[in-house]
Amino acid sequence: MTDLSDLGSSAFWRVNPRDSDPQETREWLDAFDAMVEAEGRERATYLLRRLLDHARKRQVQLPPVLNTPYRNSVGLADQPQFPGDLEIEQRLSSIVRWNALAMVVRANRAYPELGGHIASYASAADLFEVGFNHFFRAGPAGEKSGNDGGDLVYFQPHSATGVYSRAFLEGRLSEEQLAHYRRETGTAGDAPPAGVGSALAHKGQGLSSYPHPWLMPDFWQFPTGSMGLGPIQAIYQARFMKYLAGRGILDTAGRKVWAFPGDGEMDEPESLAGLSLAAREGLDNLIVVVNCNLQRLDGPVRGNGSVIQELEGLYAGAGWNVVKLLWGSDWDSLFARDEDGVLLQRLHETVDGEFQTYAATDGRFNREHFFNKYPELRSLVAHMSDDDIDRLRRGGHDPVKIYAAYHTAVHHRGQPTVILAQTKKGYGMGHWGQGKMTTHGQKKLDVEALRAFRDRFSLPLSDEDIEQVRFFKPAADAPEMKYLHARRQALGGYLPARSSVAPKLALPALAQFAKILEGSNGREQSTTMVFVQMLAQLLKDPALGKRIVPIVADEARTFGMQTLFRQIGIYSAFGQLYEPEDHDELLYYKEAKDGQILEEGINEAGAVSSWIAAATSYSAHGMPMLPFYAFYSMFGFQRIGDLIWAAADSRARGFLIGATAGRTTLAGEGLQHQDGTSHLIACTIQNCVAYDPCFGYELAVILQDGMRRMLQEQEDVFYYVTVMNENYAQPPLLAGAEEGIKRGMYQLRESPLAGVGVRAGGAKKIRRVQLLGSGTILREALAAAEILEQQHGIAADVWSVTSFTELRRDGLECERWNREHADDPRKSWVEQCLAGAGAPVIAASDYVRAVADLIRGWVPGKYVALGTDGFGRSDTRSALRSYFGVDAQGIAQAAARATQLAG
Ligand SMILES: Cc1ncc(C[n+]2csc(CCOP(=O)(O)OP(=O)(O)O)c2C)c(N)n1
Repeated sequence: MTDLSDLGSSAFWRVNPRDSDPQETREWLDAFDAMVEAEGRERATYLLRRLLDHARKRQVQLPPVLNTPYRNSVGLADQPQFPGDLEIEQRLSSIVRWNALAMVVRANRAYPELGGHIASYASAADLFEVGFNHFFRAGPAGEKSGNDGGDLVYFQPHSATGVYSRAFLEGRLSEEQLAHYRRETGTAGDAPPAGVGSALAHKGQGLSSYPHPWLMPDFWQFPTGSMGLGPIQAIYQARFMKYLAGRGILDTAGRKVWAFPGDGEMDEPESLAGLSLAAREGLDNLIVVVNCNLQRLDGPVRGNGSVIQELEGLYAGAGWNVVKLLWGSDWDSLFARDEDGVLLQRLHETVDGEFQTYAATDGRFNREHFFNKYPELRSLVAHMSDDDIDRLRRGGHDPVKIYAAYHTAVHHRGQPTVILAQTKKGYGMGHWGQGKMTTHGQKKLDVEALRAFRDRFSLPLSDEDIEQVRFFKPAADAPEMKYLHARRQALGGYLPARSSVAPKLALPALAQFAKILEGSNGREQSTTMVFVQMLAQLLKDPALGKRIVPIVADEARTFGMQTLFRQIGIYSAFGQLYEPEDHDELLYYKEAKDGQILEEGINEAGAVSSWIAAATSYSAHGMPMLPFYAFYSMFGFQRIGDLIWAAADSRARGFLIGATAGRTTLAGEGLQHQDGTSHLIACTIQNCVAYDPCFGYELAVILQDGMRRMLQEQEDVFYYVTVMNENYAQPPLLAGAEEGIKRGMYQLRESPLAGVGVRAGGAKKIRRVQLLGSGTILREALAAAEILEQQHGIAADVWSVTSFTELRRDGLECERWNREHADDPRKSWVEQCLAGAGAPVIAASDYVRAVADLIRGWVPGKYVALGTDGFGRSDTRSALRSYFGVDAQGIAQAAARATQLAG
């Protein structure tokens, strides 16, 4: 038994202290009631505030004002009538539970390595089912407008089995598919993993372990498998829907975003990261249902405290509407008779570790250890048998209470709602799983356990069905099936369902960027400036301008984007309630309800979550948008890489602009600001198309082609393009270079010395090198060529490499083609470019050597890859380039040495 004096300060607030003078308390409460009655709630609030202030002055310790008692927020008196057929719903949820469990057990009987989870969905089943039967609205494919647009649901990932199981009953997944749970490679129509770019539309029949729009493109909308990313994406999705409405692009009113994280998942920083934004912006289109089964993988989430009370404090403190859904209907009469509050006191003094034990044990144990602690409590349940006590449900397992909580949430205005739903992990798994420390990993159940599960949920299955773990689906005309379909029809159709139906967008032809393609006429300009110039032009485009979503994380001024503040405004749910300090300037800081820029503050995780919402708007809303998220490249793949993976999983389409890129180009900032690896990471994401251009015209070609691929061809790719802050004269587009720019390299300069030796009658053989440069280091390569020719008499051709990563993909694709088509071999673009050019080849970039190394397999002859390995540091740009050996001297030296070695 817990000794209350041992409770640490974190648990202090959970204790409901004994009343030392009930008579006096009664008098105070009666006086308070009379005042509310006579003068109203507003006056009561005022007096409470005064009292609190006064208490502070008198140094009286305040009670925890953000916490409410450990009982349901929706009282019996406010509980709406449950509109469904409880009995049928119960039968349906039992069947869904069974098939979900059977899927995992069958998969692991056949292949023990497949894994899967039973206990999580067992706890979440009723939460999902009430949503499916009464709340989750489905929308049509294509543009999703207004109330009928449908809700967006972010499902708890390892409860995916329940969603499959329901879709099976709905006739949307076949038994064959259920039998292929977690077996996704060998199924019909399947293709081997792309890795090299060709088989992007991987579409097997198997069911993915977790929600995955890439692997199940017609089914899952949102990948949630990485804990914490679901909750933050849901918040920014809800915010993006308000943004679409605020800008008059799409009516999103009436549509809700639902997210179902686990209570253990709430420990991820991302889970809580967007809380204040959601409250600040009044996202009443957002409902988060935390499945509080009080356990995570290893054990209790807060064994020595209460995760529900802790989360209540956090959410309430951030400004959310908090709805506690703790106890089922059978507790109502207990609370009603608990006049002196002893039941509530007992609940408050019970820590989660004990609640877990109560979940894992039977009615008899619960009576002895929980209820028998106080005589008043003992008598409260005296009329109940041990079985009755065993059947006392937690709120998250009672459809009536769940309905009441959801109903409150969907009707709440002005704030987002969190529902803290108390459940039991492994609910219904008896002593094989319910509340057990090891239940998370339970994936095999013996026949006895399966039989007990059948009996527990009254499933109409024979012993043989149980032994064979057969899936079960009632006949089409069974009342359950008719009910299930009728409910979904009433809610607009089936869900989850992912659509990619969206209109193609008209976009400007390359020629419209003539100003950029013509070069800067000697004026020094960085590629960042060129990017901003191009963005400004796109924003004015009559067709596309409105669809552009510029996103920044408090670095707009760094990138010279501040001119956009005034031009298109910063989105703000409340407009601008103040006169900005710079209001008398032409380009003042302008916030507006229809502002176009998403200024996310110093919050890369939030900014990229916004970007994902915009980049998948074509699918979630049937409304293609074109987001450009410009960020410090160091704080992209490295800082929020997993969210970029989630974007890839989500089939995002948009531009990530890695600004102030490179390890030496951003000279003074030093370590923790200079990115040397992002292109290497980008290369590992198969639908990320990455470029590191040097010149403005290259950038224009790349961005225009990216828009074409994403908005016209509707390819499921997204672009990562690095831009720099180094100023130099931008040359005009080299005739015929477009194809090479897009494919990854083209020849920029042919050495004037080339062929000299031959013309001289072959008397003297001129040594020759191929220099490959990427990003601003291309300019070092050009300078190195001069040095080589003038100081060493070595002919140097120079190639601009716009993308080592695309060159690698092309090389791998050719290799694969050639394995399969020996009679029709192809040459990679690198081989085509360098064929006949001769060796050695020296490549340099502002990234680690491994980036240039990506193409080694296709470079003929000797290949030297230079780069910026190691930690970044501060110094002048030229000193840094010299230090890393990627300046003109370093490149020339490496080239000269390589020609000597080459003989
Ligand atoms: C970022 C990340 N870390 C770890 C995991 C592995 N993992 C999957 S489920 C799980 C436990 C989840 O516990 P909880 O959120 O309480 O959900 P429950 O299963 O108890 O409903 C863990 C650690 C993951 N999927 N993602």
